[in-house]
Amino acid sequence: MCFELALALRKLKSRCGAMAILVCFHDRCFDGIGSAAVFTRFYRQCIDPKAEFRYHGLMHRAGQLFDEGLFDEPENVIVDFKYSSSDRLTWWFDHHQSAFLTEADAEHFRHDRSGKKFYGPDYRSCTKFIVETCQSKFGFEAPELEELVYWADLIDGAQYPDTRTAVEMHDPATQLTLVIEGSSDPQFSVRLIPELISKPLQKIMDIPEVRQTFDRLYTVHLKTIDIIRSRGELKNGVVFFDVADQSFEGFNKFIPYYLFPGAVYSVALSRSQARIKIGVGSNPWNPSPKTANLASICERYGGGGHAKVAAISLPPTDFARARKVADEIVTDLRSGLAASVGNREQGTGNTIQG
Ligand SMILES: [Mn+2]
Repeated sequence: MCFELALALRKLKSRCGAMAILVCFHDRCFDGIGSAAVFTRFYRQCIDPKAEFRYHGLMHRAGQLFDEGLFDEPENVIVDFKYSSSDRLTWWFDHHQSAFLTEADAEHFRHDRSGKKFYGPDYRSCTKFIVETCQSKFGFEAPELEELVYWADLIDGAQYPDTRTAVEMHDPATQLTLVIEGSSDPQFSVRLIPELISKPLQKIMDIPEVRQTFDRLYTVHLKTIDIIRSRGELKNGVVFFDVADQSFEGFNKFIPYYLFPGAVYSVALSRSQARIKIGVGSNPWNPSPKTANLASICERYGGGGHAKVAAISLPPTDFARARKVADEIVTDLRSGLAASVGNREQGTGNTIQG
């Protein structure tokens, strides 16, 4: 549909009395999409059953600020993404440690009296944060979304029981995560939101288009595992690999721990069309104490995230700086662990058969 027509339709609908809502969410992220789904379900149940929803996916980019022009509906919502101090923002839910781009934004949030903006940094997933907050504040109940909430919490909080669950992908939720993170269709997340509200995850994986995309991406996933196996360098509890010459749009962040169970931390340099990414993570299955706050480390270089998994985005051509930053972080983490890790690095990783 052309933009003018869509705009005219929207105006017509709002004249007919249906409240128009824009929901901005963390794109290509199971928890981001889950957050948009549970918020939609909440709004229909507790605020306005006839509301008309529009969705806009947001991605972390180097130095990103919100374009105020984005918030063009009577209700403008952000879920699972950074705060905006725009007066046009009416609802906000996030759980990221780096939710506020500036101290002024944090101050603006602290002075908010709308009762519709919520920050839950102790939650593992924003999906669960929204459900529980709306339960206690607005009496929201959605037992049919329990499967979605369970998996969003497990996936975003990296609570998989083992590396094989995360990497071999036998569950519909982990399969769908691969499709979400790897689909080349920029509207995939948006089209998935209504499906998540109305179908169990297995039924979504049974949609032929979703299944075919999964099969294609899983083949790439297996190749990626081989590349990371050959590039990964585990030293002093930190595995580092540079795959910036590969055209991955993203890869499963647990592959390094599946292959190198002795790793406490991983640092990965990769590149997509929009950015060079330095991903820094910690191995949830390695019992060594993890004292480094990875969000704080990444914040030093303009990145952010959670204490246990964080990232830095740089412009897609800034290779020299990306390599320097990755190198500094690797050196930092390795020297911090050198004393405690010692020779705990033997043992081979997993191999997917077939
Ligand atoms: Mn999240």
